[in-house]
Amino acid sequence: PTAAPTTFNAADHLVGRHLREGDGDRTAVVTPTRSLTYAELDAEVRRVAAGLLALDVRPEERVLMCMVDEVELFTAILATMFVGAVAVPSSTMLTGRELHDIVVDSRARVVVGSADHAGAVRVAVADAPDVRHVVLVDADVDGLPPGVEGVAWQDLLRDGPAEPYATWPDSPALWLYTSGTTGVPKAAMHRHGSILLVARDYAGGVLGITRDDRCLSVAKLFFAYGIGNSLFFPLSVGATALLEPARPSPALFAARAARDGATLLFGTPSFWGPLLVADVPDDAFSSVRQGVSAGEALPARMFEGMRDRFGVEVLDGIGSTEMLHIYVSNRPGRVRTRSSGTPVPGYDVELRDERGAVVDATGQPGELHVRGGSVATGYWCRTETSRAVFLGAWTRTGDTYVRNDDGTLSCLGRLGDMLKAGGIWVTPSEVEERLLEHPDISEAVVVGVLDADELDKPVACVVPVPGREVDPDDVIRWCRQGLASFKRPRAVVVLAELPKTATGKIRRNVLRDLVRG
Ligand code: 3SK
Repeated sequence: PTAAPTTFNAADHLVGRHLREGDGDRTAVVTPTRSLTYAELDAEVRRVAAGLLALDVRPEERVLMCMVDEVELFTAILATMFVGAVAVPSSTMLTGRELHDIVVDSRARVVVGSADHAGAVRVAVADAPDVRHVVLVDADVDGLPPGVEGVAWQDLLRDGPAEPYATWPDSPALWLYTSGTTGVPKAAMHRHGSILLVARDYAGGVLGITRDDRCLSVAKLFFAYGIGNSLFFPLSVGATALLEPARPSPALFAARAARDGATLLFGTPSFWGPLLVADVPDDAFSSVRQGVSAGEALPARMFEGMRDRFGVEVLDGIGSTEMLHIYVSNRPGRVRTRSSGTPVPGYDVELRDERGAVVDATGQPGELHVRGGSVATGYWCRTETSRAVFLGAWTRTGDTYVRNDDGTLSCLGRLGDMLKAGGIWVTPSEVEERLLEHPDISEAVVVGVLDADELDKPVACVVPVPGREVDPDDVIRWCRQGLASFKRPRAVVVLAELPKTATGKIRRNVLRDLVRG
């Protein structure tokens, strides 16, 4: 007979454990208006958990949230995992129709919404056959579709002894919907055990997080990147999460970091770019001991700008919703710019050619494959896609990488982003780095466009620095000077903004369509 697995409940590990260890008085979470100790958070999680049980939420059923980063979302996620159900924090950037598809796909029984998203939630739950209850924070709960009972958040909360459900490390805890840069959203399913692994291996192993850290994240809790930064990492060590419900503008984050003494600042290139040209005090981030960047390769100019202007070393890394968090990263004090670094402890990587053979040679491109314990168990009800992505212990990332001579890995872009100009391969990221060195350009993307002879030619799509104008001829000259001539963009398209996914990744296919007309 095999031994029964040891029980492990991630919510209990992240909250209740600190009370048992005598740390109930430590600050767990700070929002612009509230602050909760671990003891207060524990009590709140138990109240929400008791409320979910009263709604008859059963283990492994889904509870979907469309909520701003506030205490209610924090406790809704934790309470769902506490009762053994599956938390599905969903994007607040979706329309009601888009959210509807996710509600239906997830077969959620309960949908929880914040006041700002109550309208989208109402649209989303209409004709969603599995939804039984809608819980709204500070919003009217009348007039929901037949068969759906509305519950005010305050009425959900109830005293209950609710002990954590005896989940195992392999029990489902969290689904995160991802659509990549193109496709239809699909849920990557994560286990309770994976939450412990990402906190231990990345936050502990790379960032050296301690209970004195205060974590501030530009990415919201509904992203894999955000839920790690703002929930799993701080709570795994008894540190403090600084939650920010508003959109992450440079001015707001500078003020927030200064007011609440952020020590770990998690951002993306889409945030660092505007921050570097924003009118914020140079000492706004003086409490930050480490910056972190993910989502897209960090241009060298942004790394240098953050270091030189704000004194913040930003560690670039790459993660994915499928792996739950960052699996390749630079290390504090040993950053190699234009590189994502080396595998995080607990992860292995391989580069493979299009036939699946491992490429070992330095400088030879291949598709990055990753192996590690935090991998999703698959995509919910997407067998074919799951089989194409999760290859036994290995996971395909869809990113093209090269290994540098010092063993670090550099991103060349998504598979299919590479282009051939004059018969020679051009890496968009190399041309983009040069474009970003131009004083008038704040964001840049290079895509391949077929010319009149059906030959692929690099075209630059650029966003000017606020208040500046971009002269296309000057930009092409600039690239000719800094790069081999065949890599220069043949045309420059000036845009007010770049099309991005909800995670801030650039939608190159949209740009390609736009430029090809
Ligand atoms: O895009 C990334 O690099 C990332 C990092 C951490 C977690 C999730 C994602 C998608």
